[in-house]
Amino acid sequence: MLFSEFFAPTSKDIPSDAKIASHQLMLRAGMISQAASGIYYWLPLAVRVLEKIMKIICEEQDKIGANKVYFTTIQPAELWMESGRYDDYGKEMLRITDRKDGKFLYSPTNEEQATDVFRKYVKSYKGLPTMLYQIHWKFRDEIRPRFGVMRGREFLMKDGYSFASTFEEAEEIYKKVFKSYIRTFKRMGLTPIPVQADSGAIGGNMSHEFQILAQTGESTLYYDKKLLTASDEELMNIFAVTDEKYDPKTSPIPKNELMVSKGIEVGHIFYFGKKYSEPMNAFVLDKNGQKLYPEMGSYGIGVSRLIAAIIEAFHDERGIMWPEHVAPFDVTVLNLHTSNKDCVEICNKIYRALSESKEVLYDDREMSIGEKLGDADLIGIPWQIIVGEKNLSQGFVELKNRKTKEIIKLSVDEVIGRFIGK
Ligand code: P5A
Repeated sequence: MLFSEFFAPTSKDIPSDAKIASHQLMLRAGMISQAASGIYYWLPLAVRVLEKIMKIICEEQDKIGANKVYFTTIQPAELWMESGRYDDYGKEMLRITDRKDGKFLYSPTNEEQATDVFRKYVKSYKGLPTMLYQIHWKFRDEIRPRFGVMRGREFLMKDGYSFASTFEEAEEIYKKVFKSYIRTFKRMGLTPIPVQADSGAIGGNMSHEFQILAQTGESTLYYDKKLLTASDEELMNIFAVTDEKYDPKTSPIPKNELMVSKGIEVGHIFYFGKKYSEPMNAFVLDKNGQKLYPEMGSYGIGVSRLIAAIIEAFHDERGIMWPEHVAPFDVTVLNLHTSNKDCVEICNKIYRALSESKEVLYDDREMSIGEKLGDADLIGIPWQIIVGEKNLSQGFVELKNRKTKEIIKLSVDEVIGRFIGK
């Protein structure tokens, strides 16, 4: 992609209403733009990161046998009347009336629709267990949308739903999703902290949140320091709770082994048994022809919030430092002297060679050197190949690592060799 053709409206101004680093940087890097309170346009740089995140999520969901579907964003209210949540959900739900006075709502979550699809198609115990998931937009009319896409009103969520014959089978699925979430977040370069949580409006009695440590997080976490060195297998059994659940009088962990940190909730999973299957009459016939109401769970990842959480975890005073697997591009080529024929020729050569196997952003814009270097650090692509006339006249280009800031001089062939066949 040529930067001259790339829609990335970067800016030096720090917007005064943006209080945290991720919100400031997303605006400055031209990733998002506010359309209304808590509602954002997603611009190309952000979309490329969203797509990387979604790819990781989908690959990990495939591995645990979850099926991707799309439920709908607009739902008929009747389903929520059946489950009993229509009135309970309160003002957070955006309620819509169509031209025939039909009652609808914009999905804040899709337990009812997942149950509806299940009951339409699965009639026998042989269809269990089964798992459906989607990545789709949600709307919650939050009282205080804030921190940009961190707490939006419109946001993108991965939401999964499981159906099992017995509690044991449901618990097994819950554990499988738990481990898969740990892998999912680790692949994004993050260190997830799973904590026991309250199940709130989704309901149920087994629930974990997945938190990313960050000073700007809205949750307070209390956890055994063993958690930081535990294996994925051990994680579920180590003490970790949010402030809603923490009681110093009953804490099983001595004070000197207890860690207290702020965190950002990027995922939340729930087991809630028959909370939806029974009232919505979603049943299958068991071996003996008796009605069996499936044991359900639901599993969420805040896909759009993750972008902000990743930036909170990976930035410095100059901008974003994307972890490799979620970076919008693998490498950027900066032509510092666009009027110099040699620079243009070499940049074209590097760009063509690298583009065969890498995602490359080639900064071919006619702009000052300072602006180009500033933009490159701001948007945070992991590697920068910097081509300037002085180095080039001596046969070199520079390769900069955005995170470590290390710069090395390499010949053109060497720099191409670093990325090709890697
Ligand atoms: C689980 C999947 C649910 O909705 N139903 C379907 C369950 N859980 S949840 O905890 O309410 O949300 C799941 C994740 O979505 C993110 N999230 C948000 N992201 C941005 N802005 C918001 N207003 C917002 N609300 C929830 C969180 O990451 C949460 O863990």
